[in-house]
Amino acid sequence: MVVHSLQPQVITSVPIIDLSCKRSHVSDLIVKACEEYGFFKIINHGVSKDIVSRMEQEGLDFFAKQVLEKQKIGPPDPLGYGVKDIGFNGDVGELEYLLLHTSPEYVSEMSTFISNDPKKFSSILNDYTKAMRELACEILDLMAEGLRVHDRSFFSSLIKAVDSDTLVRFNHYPSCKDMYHPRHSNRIGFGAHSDPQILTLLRSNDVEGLQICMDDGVWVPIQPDPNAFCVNVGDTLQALTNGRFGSVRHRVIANSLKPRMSMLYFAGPSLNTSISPPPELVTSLSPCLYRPFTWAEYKKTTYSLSLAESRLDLFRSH
Ligand code: GA4
Repeated sequence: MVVHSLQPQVITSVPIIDLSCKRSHVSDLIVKACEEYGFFKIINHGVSKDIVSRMEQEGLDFFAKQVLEKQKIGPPDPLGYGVKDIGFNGDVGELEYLLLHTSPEYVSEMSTFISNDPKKFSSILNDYTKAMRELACEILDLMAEGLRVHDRSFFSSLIKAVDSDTLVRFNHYPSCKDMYHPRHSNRIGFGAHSDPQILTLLRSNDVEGLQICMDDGVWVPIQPDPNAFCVNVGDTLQALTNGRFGSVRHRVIANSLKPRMSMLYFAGPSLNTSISPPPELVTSLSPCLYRPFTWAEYKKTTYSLSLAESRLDLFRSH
C-alpha cells in the first residue's frame, strides 16, 4: 500500500550529476535539474585538480595581501577588487572579491596589479578560463541535446565567441572571528540574486554558505564539495530556453567559523548578441515569453537595478 504523506516535501539536496555516465542519460538528467531547480552539481567533470588548486592558491595569495595593495585595483568599476560594496546601487555583503574579465588582453594588463608574478598569474587564470569554457560548452551542448534542439551548439556557440563577455570572480568570506561578529548571527555574505549571464560554474572550498531558493521561497543549503562544480542557469539561459529553464535565486550566508572562498565563472555572450530561443522551443502552446534583446541591453539594465531585482521580468513580451 502506498501511503501519501500530507506533509509538504522538504527538499534537502540538489541533483548530483555524474558527467562520466551515458551521454543521453546525462543530458536528460541535466534538463530535469534545470527545469526543477535551475541548479545542479557535477562530479567526474574531467577538470584537472592541479588547475583548480593553482587557481585557488592565486586567490588566497591575493586576499592575503595588505589592504593598500589590494585597493590598488579598486574600487570595482565593476571589475577589480571590492570590499562589501556590490554593484552601484548600495548593495552590501560580508565579503571581499576580485572580479575579472577573461579576455587575455585584460588579464595580462591586470596581472601586474594582482600578483608579484604576473606571468604565472595570467597563465593560471587563462588555463582555468579555458578549462571552464570547455566544461560550460559541454554542459550547454548536453542541454541542447536534452531539449532536442537540432543545432547542438546553439547555446555553446554564444559563449565561444572571441569577444564573449565572460567573467571570473573570487569571493572571499572571512570567518566571523575576523569580522568581530557574534558566532551565529546570520550575516548575509552575498544577498539573494540571480546571475544575469548564460551559465555559472562555481567551485568553493569546503566551507558552507551557499543556498538556493525554491519556488515556495524555502532556502536550501548546498553542501560544499571542493571536487565538484555547482552549475546554475543564468537569466539569459532562461530567456534562451523560452522559460523552460529557471534562473535560480541564490545567496551566501557567512556565518561560518572558517573563511569561505569561491571561484565563479560567468559564461556570457558577446555584447552585440541578440538573445532569442531556438525555433524548437517556441510553439503555439509556448509562444515567445521574452522580446529579443541584446546582451549589452540586458547588462545595462542589470547594473541600473539592485541585486535582488527580477530584471528578466522587464523583458517579457506580454
Ligand atoms: C551577480 C553575478 C555576478 O557576480 C556579477 C554581479 C554584478 C557585480 O557584482 O558587479 C552585479 C550582480 C551580479 C547582479 C546585479 C548587479 C550586477 C551587482 C549588481 C548589483 C558580476 C554579475 O554579472 O551580476
